[in-house]
Amino acid sequence: MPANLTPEYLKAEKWYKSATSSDEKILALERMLAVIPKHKGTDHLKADLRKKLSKLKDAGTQKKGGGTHVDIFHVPRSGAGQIVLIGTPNCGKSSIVAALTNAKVNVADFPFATGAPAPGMATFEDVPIQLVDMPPITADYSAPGQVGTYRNCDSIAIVIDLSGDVCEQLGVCLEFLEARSLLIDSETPAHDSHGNALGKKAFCICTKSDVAEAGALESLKELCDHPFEFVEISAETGAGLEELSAKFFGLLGIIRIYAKPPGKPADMTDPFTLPAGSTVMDLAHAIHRQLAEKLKFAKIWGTGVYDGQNTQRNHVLNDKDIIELHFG
Ligand SMILES: Nc1nc2c(ncn2[C@@H]2O[C@H](COP(=O)(O)OP(=O)(O)OP(=O)(O)O)[C@@H](O)[C@H]2O)c(=O)[nH]1
Ligand SMILES: [Mg+2]
Repeated sequence: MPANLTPEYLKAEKWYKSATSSDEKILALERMLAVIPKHKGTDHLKADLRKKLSKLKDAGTQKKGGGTHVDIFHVPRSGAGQIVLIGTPNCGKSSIVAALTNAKVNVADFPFATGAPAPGMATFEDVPIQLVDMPPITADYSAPGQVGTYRNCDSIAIVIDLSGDVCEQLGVCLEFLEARSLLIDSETPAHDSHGNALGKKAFCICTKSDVAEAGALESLKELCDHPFEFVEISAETGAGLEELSAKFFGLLGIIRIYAKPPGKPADMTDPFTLPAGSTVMDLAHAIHRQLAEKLKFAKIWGTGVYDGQNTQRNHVLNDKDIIELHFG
């Protein structure tokens, strides 16, 4: 073992050892190579890591078909966006999913009650948002493969029990997320080698406000050196839950657009959801990929326009705009 391996390197090595998929191992090896101290004593180790990396990459390109392995940590996305919870045992994750969705989750007053991801559908106004309950993590343990659920989501909600040790809980969650490059920060590359986003938007759900000691939330905010937003709730009394749903919507960075068939009223019950900044053409693509190129013009009712105004393909849409598309 070469001398002078930094804590950063050892963290990446821990990530590599806990990785259960090839993609995750590749990410961890790349991180190890990025942070390994550059001196003669590490030459052998570097060569070894590079060998492992290229072997994994080669195996990835040769892999065809395969068996019927089912990954319980792969949660197919549904709704306008997927938010996955993370937290220490008993902090109140399942209670949040139970309070906001119809999913059958296991709420219990003992730790490790949840053993596998459990998705449920929450709503903000007319927008369905998928929430995923997760098994807990501790400083020494996370379920093998658990990182895969976080890797695949749109956003991560860090759940902190305000009636417990907020410092310890935040530390455990940040250690897990930072060590696996799951947070957006200056050290996380924006994308992996497949072009998938690595860093996720994250925020804190501070729960059990009904039994928290005064000042717990303020202490947490002081401790946290990430620019997270904090929402204080109680799954028990329901306090803060409406604000939490609004936060989910804001965090996903989406807008909803109502489509109006020419000569008919708009369907105001089932909006299209698009990334903020989307244009009329993006909407046309979302509605019908092939027809989109035949878009002649569009009429718009909404923000910053007069009712029924003709608009261009590159017009940037706003949340709740109503659009009537005319195809040639
Ligand atoms: N007073 C109060 N108790 C809560 C609140 N949320 C959860 N609890 C209680 O805390 C305990 C743990 O809640 P869970 O939702 O099962 O916690 P968890 O994070 O899913 O636990 P694991 O699955 O073991 O990780 C249960 O007894 C809940 O009733 C809350 O807002 N206020
Ligand atoms: Mg649970």
